[in-house]
Amino acid sequence: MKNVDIAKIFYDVAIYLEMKDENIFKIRAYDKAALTVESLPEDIEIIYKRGGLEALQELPGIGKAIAEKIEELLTTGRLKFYEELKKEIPVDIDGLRRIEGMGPKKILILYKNLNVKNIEDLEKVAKAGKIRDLDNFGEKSEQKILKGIEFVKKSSGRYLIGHIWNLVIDIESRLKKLPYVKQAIVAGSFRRRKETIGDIDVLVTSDQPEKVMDFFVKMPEVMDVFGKGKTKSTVILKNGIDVDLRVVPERSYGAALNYFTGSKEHNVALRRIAIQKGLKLSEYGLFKESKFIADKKEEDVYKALGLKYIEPELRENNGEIEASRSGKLPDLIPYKSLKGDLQTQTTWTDGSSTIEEMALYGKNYGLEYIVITDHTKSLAMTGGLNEEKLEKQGKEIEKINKRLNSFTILRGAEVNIMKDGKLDIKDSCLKDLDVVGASVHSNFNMTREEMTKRVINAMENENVDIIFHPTGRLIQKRKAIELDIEKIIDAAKRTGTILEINGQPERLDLKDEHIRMAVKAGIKLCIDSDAHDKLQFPLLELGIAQARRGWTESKDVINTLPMKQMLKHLK
Ligand code: DGT
Ligand code: CA
Ligand code: CA
Ligand code: ZN
Repeated sequence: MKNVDIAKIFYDVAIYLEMKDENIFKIRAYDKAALTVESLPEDIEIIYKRGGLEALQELPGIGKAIAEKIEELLTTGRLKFYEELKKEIPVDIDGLRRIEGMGPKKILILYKNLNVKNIEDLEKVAKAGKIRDLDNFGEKSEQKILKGIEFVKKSSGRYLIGHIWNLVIDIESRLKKLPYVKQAIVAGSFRRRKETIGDIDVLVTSDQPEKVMDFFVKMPEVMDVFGKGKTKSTVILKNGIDVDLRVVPERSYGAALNYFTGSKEHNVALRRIAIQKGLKLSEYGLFKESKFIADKKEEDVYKALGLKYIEPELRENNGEIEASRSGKLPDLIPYKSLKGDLQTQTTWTDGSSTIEEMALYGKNYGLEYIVITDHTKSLAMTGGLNEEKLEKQGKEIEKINKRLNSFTILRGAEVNIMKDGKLDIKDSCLKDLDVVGASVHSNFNMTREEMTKRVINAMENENVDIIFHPTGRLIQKRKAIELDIEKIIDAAKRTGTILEINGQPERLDLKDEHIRMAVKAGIKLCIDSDAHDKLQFPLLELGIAQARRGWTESKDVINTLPMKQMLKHLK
């Protein structure tokens, strides 16, 4: 049993416990354990074999009870406690949770009262008008559910890149380690770091393709094998995603990597250039007549076509080829280049780690500073902070800062932008904070004009430094709010407000084309993890990937700077 499988089971258990209204600490414990297991740099099975139950208990957030459950899973392949929960509430949690607003509690009510087990059942009862009569539901929520189902239907079959990231990297590194494999790399939309991934395309070079294929189809994640050949195999994993594996001879690596990275549109444009030069480009190589002229290295393919190397994140045929030809490609912000994180939540609101834990893990991750930006009072469900609590938190931060070496915690908040564009925290209090982020968390349905005005109002506040997750979209779940982005960018320029690129897998907000507009307009951005747990700092990489897809350079992003210089960019 792999780390991802165990993590999934614990996430599910947390949801079942929430349905059953269990103690919040018990629920959080499972969530925490899931996150820990999922983020481990090595197989939990190896840890267990090495040090048994004790070694498991040394992992962060894993106590005796959960360690024993991990042991049960590793030794028997199942967890009785989980099987019983599933039997008691036999619903398709994953499916139903994809509908916006469908939390554990609502899923349980719908199951108990209307026997709703999956999305199809849900659609039936919603269409029949049966939901409106339930407690806690009304005609409005019935309409919302139907809308949510439509949205999910349209986007199904694709996976958020952040949700499959660890799995993909894990598969790639296992293949790389095989003695008969020379190169192994995940190409396709994953290499281009698209927000959602249709299927995973793996490319391997080897002289012994049969052996590679044997290994591939027997990976523990594989649920079913669709095809197994000498050069191509396709499997479906237990989580539902397809993986294509292609094995090519080493001499075709560059051309094959270029081909399978795509995008299709980028490939078509490259092939056209090849033809104009009297060449032929395919997945096997770049040829003049039948002679190889570029093959082993991707760089050589571009060079032979008279182009500068184009980073995968840009390969969407959106002007990158012209820019490459004329030497105008951006010098993309490198991975691992952020010095600080400007949005993090803690146990003071809906985060699961303390301020100190966030600081220690942030430092360990390689950062020099983080901003604590807990929610504010009008977001009651998160226990949002009021002025008094913000002040108290400031004192706490001051204390912790004294204990830290070469790392700084900055005081901040994620302030709620009310319907009229006013904020839910007094200016006199905001003035005392180092960094103020503001965001829309309610009243999502306003006209474009009203909504744009609302956000600009907030930007005009002299204390608001950053607009967090500006469009509020949740990929595959909730549409973006109606915003006139051009006007928002203008206002950012005029007021000196920073726009955020949020690294949460379902947010990635701003999106690529908006980032590109912002970069072009010359306004400043920041890239944040929006971590709600100490283990979520790696989401900064996802934010950087998104920034790169929007043609961002280091100079566009204020948190590539050391703290003092970063602070100069704030109001
Ligand atoms: P996805 O899987 O929908 O997220 O997107 P991709 O880009 O990974 O697409 P996929 O898996 O269908 O194909 C992988 C790559 O193979 C794609 O990026 C480019 C290349 N490719 C696939 N089909 C074609 C084609 O018909 N023509 C060309 N030129 N390239 C193709
Ligand atoms: Ca793909
Ligand atoms: Ca594919
Ligand atoms: Zn937020």
